[in-house]
Amino acid sequence: MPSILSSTNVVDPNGHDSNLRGGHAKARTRCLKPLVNSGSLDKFAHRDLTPVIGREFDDGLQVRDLIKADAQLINDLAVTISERGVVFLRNQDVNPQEMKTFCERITEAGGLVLTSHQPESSGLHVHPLTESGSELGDQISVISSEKQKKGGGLTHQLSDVSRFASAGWHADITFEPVPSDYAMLKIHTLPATGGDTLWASGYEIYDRLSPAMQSFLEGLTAIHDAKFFHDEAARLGNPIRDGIRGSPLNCGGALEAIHPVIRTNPVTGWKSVFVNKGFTRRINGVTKDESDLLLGYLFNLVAQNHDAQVRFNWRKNDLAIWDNRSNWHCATYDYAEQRAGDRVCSLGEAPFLDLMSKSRREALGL
Ligand SMILES: O=C(O)CCC(=O)C(=O)O
Ligand SMILES: [Fe+2]
Repeated sequence: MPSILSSTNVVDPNGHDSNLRGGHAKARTRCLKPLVNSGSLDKFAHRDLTPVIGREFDDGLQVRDLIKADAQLINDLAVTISERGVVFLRNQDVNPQEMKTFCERITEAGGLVLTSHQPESSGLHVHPLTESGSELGDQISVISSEKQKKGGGLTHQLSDVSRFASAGWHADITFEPVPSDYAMLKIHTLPATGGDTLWASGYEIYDRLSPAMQSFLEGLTAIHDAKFFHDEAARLGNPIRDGIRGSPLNCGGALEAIHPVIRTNPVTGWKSVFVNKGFTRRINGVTKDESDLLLGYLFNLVAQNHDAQVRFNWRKNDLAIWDNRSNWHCATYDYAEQRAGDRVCSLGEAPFLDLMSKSRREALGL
């Protein structure tokens, strides 16, 4: 079993900074210090949905315009998403191709290592369960209640025997060595009621740990694993996508990665808990029993603190964009009618911890 921060996983993005743990030489962030919000989005009507997470903009802010907007506006949007965890844009007139362009612009602003000089890679993820030759292209995942009923689809909640609705809390694709920075989902087909999605803040959960527990967890890594996708792929009759899934570091059928348990978000510079019920199986360097206890405790902090969560009630054509580095989300399966939408997920940096980075409350002086 890999020990604490295996040597292949330890890099030093600046060439000399011993405060940095984790990361991969080929997927380092370009953001060596947090990005600054110039306030260019303030003129658009918006409101914060809770003190710690979520901001909603009225439909005066349209993705179609943002795609053509100057770099400052996109920078400010990336910072807003990373600070607020999730941003909701109401009533968007935007197609899946435009969503891809939009997601590419946000991930460029939000500091990923651009590997686009390598022809086989891109800023966007290809999900291992995406059917090849799908009409919307490899980088769009269709979220659909019909697919879900067939036992497939992106969400794996139904493969979990738990009857708790909270069993579905996850961050996207953390089984990849280079996981997601941002993801966006637009819901175009909705039940009359139900189908809400919840997000929770990893910054806030980090802030709820004692200083002793924070520093203990900062020395640890965990295994993230999505082998259950092989069963799901077999059920659906589609092979797993084992070629390059957006980054040359994300390929093959292992669907497994090791990441630091506490991670720094390079856009905000804030620390977050980075384990999730969907994919994290084992904390390294402790016994199996200790790992189970620690993971259970951390997952409970996410599911049971509704004051670290925001619950979004979708209207037709609303679009949510979230930062997967520092937040979790959970769908709600409380409806019988159809619900469907399109999702794009971009790739960020290989997760790292900067021991000198701050917690959210510390940085905001709370
Ligand atoms: O259907 C939902 O509300 C969320 C699905 C999901 O987990 C995702 O889009 O990443
Ligand atoms: Fe998800």
